[in-house]
Amino acid sequence: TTRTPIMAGNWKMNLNHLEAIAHVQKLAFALADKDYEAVEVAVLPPFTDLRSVQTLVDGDKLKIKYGAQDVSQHESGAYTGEISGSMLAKLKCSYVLAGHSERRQYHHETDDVVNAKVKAAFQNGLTPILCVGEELDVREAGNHVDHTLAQVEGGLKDVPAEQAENVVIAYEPVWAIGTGKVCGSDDAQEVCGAIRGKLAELYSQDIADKIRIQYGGSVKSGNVAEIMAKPDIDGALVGGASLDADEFVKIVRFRD
Ligand code: G2H
Repeated sequence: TTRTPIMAGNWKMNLNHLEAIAHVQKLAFALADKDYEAVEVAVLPPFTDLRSVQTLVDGDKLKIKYGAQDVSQHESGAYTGEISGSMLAKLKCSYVLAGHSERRQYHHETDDVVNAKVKAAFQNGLTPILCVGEELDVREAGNHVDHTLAQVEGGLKDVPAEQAENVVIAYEPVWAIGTGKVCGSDDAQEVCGAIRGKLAELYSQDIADKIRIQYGGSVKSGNVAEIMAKPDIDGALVGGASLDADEFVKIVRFRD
């Protein structure tokens, strides 16, 4: 199976809508030639940037995809401050993160909430990027694989095969996020390989082979090639390094 690599920039709470336009224009200019077309490129800006990004991408017919960093598990109603999947779909978002570790940690999102968000994404035609990964103490206790696989299973609970085959899974060891500590590529492969094994068990080998698994956590142009060389790693979810357009372009062009 050939899986198209996917490089996604998670901007977190950075770049206002004017900065977003300038940033996406830089990316588009740097990626204007054909070379990168075998790699899918996505940006995940704050909600307030999405309309501007949509207008730019639509107007200039850019190949860059975009999405949101979170979605409500509810369809509509009295949920102050929340954004629904249908609102994101209306803005032609392709992707939405579900269960990023910062949401799990600071907003107490449980696997059940994350599961509801994955379903809300699929119901609205969005592709969820289901984020999983262990904290430092879990890794030190040697329970990182079991912990992460339980998050995969919880996040995909009752998600049918025809939806699940389109999910993207992002393995992000929490201790490697924004810390500059990179999980070694062999350690990342160990968990990503186990995730694919779990997907085969939950669905089928065929479906598991279609699903793209990203690594996330301090990915930079200097370490992306080694990470991407691993058989079960099909892309990167990039935080800090995605805020620098030149650096993100180098990550997208990891094959150069
Ligand atoms: C992990 C990652 C992007 P960073 O959170 O989701 O961030 O690359 O800054 O470690």
